[in-house]
Amino acid sequence: MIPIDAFKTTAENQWCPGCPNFGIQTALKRALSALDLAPHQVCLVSGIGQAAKTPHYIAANVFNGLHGRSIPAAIGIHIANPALKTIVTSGDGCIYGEGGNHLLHAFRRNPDITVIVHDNQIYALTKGQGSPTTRRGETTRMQFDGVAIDPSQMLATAIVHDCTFVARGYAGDLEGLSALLQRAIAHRGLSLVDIIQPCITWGNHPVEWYKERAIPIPDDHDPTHRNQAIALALEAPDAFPIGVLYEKPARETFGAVYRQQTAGKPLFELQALDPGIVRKRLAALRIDATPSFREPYKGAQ
Ligand SMILES: Cc1ncc(C[n+]2csc(CCOP(=O)(O)OP(=O)(O)O)c2C)c(N)n1
Ligand code: SF4
Ligand SMILES: [Mg+2]
Repeated sequence: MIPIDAFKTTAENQWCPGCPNFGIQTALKRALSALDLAPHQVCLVSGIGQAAKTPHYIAANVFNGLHGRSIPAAIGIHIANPALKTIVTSGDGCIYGEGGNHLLHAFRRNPDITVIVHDNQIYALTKGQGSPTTRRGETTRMQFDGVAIDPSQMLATAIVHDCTFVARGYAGDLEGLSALLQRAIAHRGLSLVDIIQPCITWGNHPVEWYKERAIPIPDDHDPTHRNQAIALALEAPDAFPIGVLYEKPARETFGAVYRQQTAGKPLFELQALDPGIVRKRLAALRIDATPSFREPYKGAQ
């Protein structure tokens, strides 16, 4: 087993003392260690936010890019080198808000990556504005009269798109969360883990409020039953069912579809395209190469 200390970094931690992000960080390190994944076998990908700083604090390959753009970067990394375990660590604002479109289409593509969302129901880094998961009616530093619309339902949306591993964890349950992350990372195909992570500085509720609502999924829940899983996902905002909501064997992954076109080779093993072919393809896109575009629209005459 890889020792937990192998994931230690010297980066100065910028999180507030006592932030539940520390719990997620530890649970993730434990999961990687238990799966016997060494730092060089893992790539952590993030955008911008408090959650997005996680890759700074775990020794591994890292891509920390633009706000909302972790998914396209992660898919690119995975396609280039599928041998790496590619794991996105994002905030609710970054991935459900500005990056929501990318996530939605990732559900359709099904790349073999894991997406971990530190869901604190707030934009924490920018000091407490409402995020896509802030509840209707809650006041924030920006929504003085309360958020006027209902929160997004990304777990239900993921299940509707047949994302084959959809789970929710709680940052305060180190053991349960580490076990959940192990399952998610080991799953083949896109796995989504939304983690309830109270923000103790800008959040609307004390930690106790989240703890009371983080209730284990009943034993009689059948995670292979799509409609049952959707119903469970929609139970929030009154409760946070913790555990695996939906799981079934992965359908065809994006990487496998891609490699059908490359004789099974990952992107990094392919030769660069001949510059002559690239020039020819670009030339074909020029507007003067397609005269029909320049013909006046007949109906307008
Ligand atoms: C393109 C772009 N849009 C907006 C921002 C400003 N911004 C940075 S972090 C952030 C919100 C982060 O919220 P979340 O993803 O929930 O992470 P948290 O800080 O709560 O962990 C925003 C809006 C930015 N840096 N770049
Ligand atoms: S602002 Fe909130 S999410 Fe950010 S480090 Fe502090 S407690 Fe954690
Ligand atoms: Mg947030």
